[in-house]
Amino acid sequence: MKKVITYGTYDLLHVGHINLLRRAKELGDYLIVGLSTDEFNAEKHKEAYHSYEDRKVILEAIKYVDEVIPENCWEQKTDDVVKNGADVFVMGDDWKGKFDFLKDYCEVVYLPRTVGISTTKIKHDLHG
Ligand code: C2G
Repeated sequence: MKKVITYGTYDLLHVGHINLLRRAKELGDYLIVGLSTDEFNAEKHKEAYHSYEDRKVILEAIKYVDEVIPENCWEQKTDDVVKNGADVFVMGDDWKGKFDFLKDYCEVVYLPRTVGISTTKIKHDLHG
């Protein structure tokens, strides 16, 4: 079984997230998502609208997602890849190059971002 792993906040779920998750799943048979905890989001200087618990329930309802694990820090990825036996690590290409150190442990794939949508844009558009 080919396992794929990816990470993110996945707040205010939108088509960019779904496009990423669909393409990530297409690279294997089993997709694990490392979901940023509320505490880790603070480290990323991001504040999610939905709590970790709610973002986890939402992600687990997506047919492309097989498992959700907490992302507590930047440094856990190597451990996660090894512990979960991940064959492929996937991120949107806004992260291009940032996780190349994982190439020693698995395939690293950066996928083109979906243009024109982001959680930040949704927040701005709604607040006028
Ligand atoms: N994404 C995308 N297209 C968009 C918006 C997001 O392809 N229009 C992708 C991002 O590149 C990322 C995933 O969707 O791979 C989740 O995006 P975010 O929730 O914004 O995640 P981020 O804050 O980038 O956190 O350790 C890695 C971090 O947790 C990534």
